[in-house]
Amino acid sequence: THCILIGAPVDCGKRRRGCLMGPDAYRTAGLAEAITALGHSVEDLGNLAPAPVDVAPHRNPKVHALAENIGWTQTLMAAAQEAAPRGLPIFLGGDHALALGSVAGMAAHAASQDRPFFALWLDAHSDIHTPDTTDSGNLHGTPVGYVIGRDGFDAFPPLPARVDPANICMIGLRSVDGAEHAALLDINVDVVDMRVIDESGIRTPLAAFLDRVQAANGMLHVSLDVDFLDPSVAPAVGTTVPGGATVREGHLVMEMLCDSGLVTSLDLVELNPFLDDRGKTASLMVDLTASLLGRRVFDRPTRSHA
Ligand code: DIR
Ligand code: MN
Ligand code: MN
Ligand code: MN
Repeated sequence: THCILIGAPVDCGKRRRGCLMGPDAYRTAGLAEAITALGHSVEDLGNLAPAPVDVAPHRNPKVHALAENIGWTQTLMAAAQEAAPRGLPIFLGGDHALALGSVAGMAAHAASQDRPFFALWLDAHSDIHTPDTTDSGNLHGTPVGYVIGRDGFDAFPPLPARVDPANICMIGLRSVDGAEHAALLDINVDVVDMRVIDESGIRTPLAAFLDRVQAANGMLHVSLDVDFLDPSVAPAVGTTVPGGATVREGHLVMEMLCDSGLVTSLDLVELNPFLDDRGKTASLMVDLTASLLGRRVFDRPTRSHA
């Protein structure tokens, strides 16, 4: 696989600063070296910048940094479509607002290939707000709302290809507010919250989703939010929520994704290196990416299951 690293130091999707250091923390933690060691090639596009944009304030006065978020969406939507035909884009965040551009761009690419587009959202949050429904005003809570075509994104680039909510699976949810809860009930997204994981294990719902992607010959985008993981193992994120995925669950998800051969793009988002503990969160995110790209502790010949 040819992996294309796209530095997206997006820091405007929320008020607490630090995600702009994310791309360089992944580089420092050895992301490119880990990928190369697995036999893949790596191309690093460096850090991109938001397109200059001038817009009137949103009708919701709480919305934070609207113009900058729109500029990033333009930049990353274009970057995704440029990179996708050449390899596997890996978006190095940056906060989750980068996914307005990365997911919209990857969905446009899939449409250009006449392939169905699917997204796996690994996150404590559903990120399905719109600029009208957000209470925090933080647009990192809105990328799913944007890509499925909810109202309220008037000043954003028109979507080249709307994502079908039925093609989105959210795993790890444990912080959903009233407006998001109502939207999730109203919209047909596959929701795997922590109770489902506790009751069935993380393997069963993920395998069911991957079967659907496979059956449709779909392209699969994975959006990995640091807060999917438990804060005890991944403290470097502004929105920690207790009760997150374990290191083992994280690696199992990544190894299953690798086995599936379905993943065509990846976001690594919400890493705030300013909050990290001796780089452990950045290193864990690099290790998870390596598992997604083929790193194994053991080979597992089928006979061992006999
Ligand atoms: C939160 C943000 N639900 C909000 N979401 C986060 O401000 O609306 N997403 N942190 O990962
Ligand atoms: Mn998120
Ligand atoms: Mn989150
Ligand atoms: Mn919220």
